[in-house]
Amino acid sequence: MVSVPWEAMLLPLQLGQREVLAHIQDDLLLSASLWSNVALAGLSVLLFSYMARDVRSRRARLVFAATVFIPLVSLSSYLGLVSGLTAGFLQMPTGHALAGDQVLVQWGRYLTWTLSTPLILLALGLLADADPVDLAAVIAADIAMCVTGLAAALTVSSYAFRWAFYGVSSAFFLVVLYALLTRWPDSAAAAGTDEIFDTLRTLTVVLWIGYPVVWALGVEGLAVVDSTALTSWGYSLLDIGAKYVFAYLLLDWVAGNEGVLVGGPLDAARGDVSATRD
Ligand code: RET
Repeated sequence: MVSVPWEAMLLPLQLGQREVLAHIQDDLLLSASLWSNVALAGLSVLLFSYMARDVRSRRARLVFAATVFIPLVSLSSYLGLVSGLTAGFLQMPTGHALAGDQVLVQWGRYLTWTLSTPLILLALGLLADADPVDLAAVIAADIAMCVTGLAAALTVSSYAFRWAFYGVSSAFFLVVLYALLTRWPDSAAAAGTDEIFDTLRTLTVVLWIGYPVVWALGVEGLAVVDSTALTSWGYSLLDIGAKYVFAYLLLDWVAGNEGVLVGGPLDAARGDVSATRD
């Protein structure tokens, strides 16, 4: 067995962090794409915590808990990016439009999506009163989508493998879209939450499709847009809609319609027979 001194094991974590930080600080457009989200995520945490003050029912409180964590995860994610901790320079392989160039890859985004996107789906699933097994399966597919997306962004050994991971990630994404478009609307109609569910589902489906499009057109994919700052803005703008606007619309509705959310498996699990539905 080869023994590696612990200083050497820490080296990959240290290498490049200051260079990445300096690069981000030098690029105003890139910095703005990250700091704008730090600010919006912070404000959203405060606003959503305030909106939760009068919520009492169990399911509504769970929706709030899941949703308040969305901007909290986002805040950590953007602090990771803006500090240079979760971004790094990678040399693109032969075949890539920027082959041989060092491209700044914000891999922390994909990592933290594995936490934020399940929270979004949990909130939507609770709103629609989706079958818990369905919800678990959709969240598993979603996490797999993010992890294989991370692999697509980090693979530099071969251009073809980058797209192979992209393809696998897209297959998992189709599972998520299938649930959102065909299975959950019926549950939401039965639960009486279909109006707000339909609005949030449309917002989610449209904006989420934007992420693979940004990846494909941006610096990590075909580099049709060969600017790290513009690629970063693409994700940042999508994040504003998919996280803060989404969460605000959801919580505003839940706070005003708490009564509609009584019932479902959670209340049944508590032994509240009057709240049990088939
Ligand atoms: C990637 C590239 C590989 C193919 C696909 C992707 C999809 C990403 C999505 C991300 C959604 C993120 C959200 C974050 C909120 O915090 C990984 C870009 C399909 C759908 C909503």
